[in-house]
Amino acid sequence: MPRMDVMDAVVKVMEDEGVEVAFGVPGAAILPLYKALSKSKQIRHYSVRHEEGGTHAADGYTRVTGKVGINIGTSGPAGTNMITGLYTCLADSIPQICITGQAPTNVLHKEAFQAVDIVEIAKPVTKWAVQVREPGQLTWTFREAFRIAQEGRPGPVLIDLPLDVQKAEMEIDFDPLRGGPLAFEKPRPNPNAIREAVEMILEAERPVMMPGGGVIIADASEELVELAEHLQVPVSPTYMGKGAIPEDHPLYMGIVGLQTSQRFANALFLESDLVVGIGNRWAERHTGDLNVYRGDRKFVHIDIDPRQISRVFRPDLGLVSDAKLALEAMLDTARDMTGGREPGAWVERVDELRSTLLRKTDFDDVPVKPQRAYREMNEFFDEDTIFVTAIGLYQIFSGQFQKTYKPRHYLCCGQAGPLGWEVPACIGAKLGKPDNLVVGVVGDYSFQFLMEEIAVACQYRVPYVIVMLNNAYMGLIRQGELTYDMNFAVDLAYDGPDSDYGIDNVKVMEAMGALGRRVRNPEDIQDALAWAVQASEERRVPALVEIMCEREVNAAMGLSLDKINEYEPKFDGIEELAGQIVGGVPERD
Ligand SMILES: Cc1ncc(C[n+]2csc(CCOP(=O)(O)OP(=O)(O)O)c2C)c(N)n1
Repeated sequence: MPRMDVMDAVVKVMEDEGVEVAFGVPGAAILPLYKALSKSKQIRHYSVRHEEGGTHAADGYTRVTGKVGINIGTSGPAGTNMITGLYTCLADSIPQICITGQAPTNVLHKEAFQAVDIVEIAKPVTKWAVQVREPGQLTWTFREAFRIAQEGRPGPVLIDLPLDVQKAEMEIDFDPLRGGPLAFEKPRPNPNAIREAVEMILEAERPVMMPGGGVIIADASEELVELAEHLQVPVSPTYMGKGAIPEDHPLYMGIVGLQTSQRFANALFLESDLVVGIGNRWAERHTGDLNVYRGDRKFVHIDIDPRQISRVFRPDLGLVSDAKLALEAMLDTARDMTGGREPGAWVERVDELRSTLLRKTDFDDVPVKPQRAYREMNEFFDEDTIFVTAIGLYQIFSGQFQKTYKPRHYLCCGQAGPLGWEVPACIGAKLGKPDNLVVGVVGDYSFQFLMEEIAVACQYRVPYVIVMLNNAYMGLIRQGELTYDMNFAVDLAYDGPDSDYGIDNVKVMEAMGALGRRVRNPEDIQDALAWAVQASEERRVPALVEIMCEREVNAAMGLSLDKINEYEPKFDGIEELAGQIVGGVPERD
């Protein structure tokens, strides 16, 4: 066995696991790992400006590549800064390994500088959080971390490395030929349950397939679309499943839900009699009122994690399986049971509502209406564009209006919703898919949460476009005024001293070496987008298009059906039905 620095061995394990990109911020307690990393020809390290930015950048990288993301920090606040990113990964099933330095083991309980019990802090937001105290365990602990992060429902792992452990030099059990990545099984579906699921689809009159983020993660979109086409079943992805089927596919039924949804999808959903959820969570912003949502319809729930079945409600059939394996098995079984079906009345109904129950987007208003901004984006960007968005009214509009055609091309930190996610996640997405155009769609407030990471993109020449819907108004939170009948406009306002629209975001970009342009008229949006794409590619830095938007807060959600109805064609009976799903905060018992 070779004698080596243990951190050299750890870096070799990471290389052997296929790591090419790592994000992080160095500090005294993690320098031995950095020393080893500096010798790697395979792993490129990107120094971020904040450890939260590092976790989100790694997260964006993983969402486009499927590979495990790596984020590194020192002891103390570095780890605590990562907690939001870990939580985001756990919530959205993103495999990531965060590595923290730690004070030496002999001073851990002696008021040592930056010695915090990060393992205990990280436990609720990771699949596994571990401090390695015995250097001999390092290589296998890292192997195990890669396995746990990817196995079953993927998620994050945190490994805490005390300084003395990092500094050890010893005979180390590392030989890639004798011990590569640890194998793990993907759960296979039970054939009887698969048969039953296909039978239920064949017996239903108005079935719906509902892929969630699990279908994207399992790279199972092709199988999904093939099955849907064979059986002629409409597909309604959840918000996290956006991109699982192209939005111009004849079987695309739109997204159901309270916020990021289309009305035709809600209307069609309420007419359905069977819903087959695959890798989805039945999140409350999707279901709304569960009594209305469930109604008399039947449900099949397919998930890789047995603990997800019956978590929110008991389906008529629960099936534990990897999404891809389940869809493959359903396709085989469906082919055995029936030839390819022709579109029937139900598919025609989808087509009818999909082409009539549309929202208006051709507003000419100044300040710009978000609906118009998304119309311009949809016209301008092609189907290979990767969109990245986080949380806010602008993101809800994005869910409603932004067209997506391919899996891994619409990234959103759906369950945790941490403001600021976009700027770093765009860096990771562009590094993971350098040939694609990456577009971060941000609110002004969200942008300002982690805008310092623009400096990282400039430093490493990572070009992408940011489209900001600037209302300087914290629009989503102001909706609380409607719910709680309150007025907190003063505290939420953050107009700058010289401006009624917050800070000068264009100057912020320029100060860091990036580019920016402000747009006030909807007719100028396309030109600005064209400029941003070209300029960012030429200069190899991010370019911002800041669109000055209206201060309208109630056009996006069911809280404001009256407002939406001003812009939309009416549809008999849909107000009450959609209102129950779309409106109000749902209760769960
Ligand atoms: C880390 C974090 N803090 C607070 C919130 C609550 N929050 C959600 S949206 C929002 C305002 C977003 O404003 P902006 O980005 O300008 O978008 P808008 O809603 O105006 O479109 C806030 C404060 C959050 N989601 N994440």
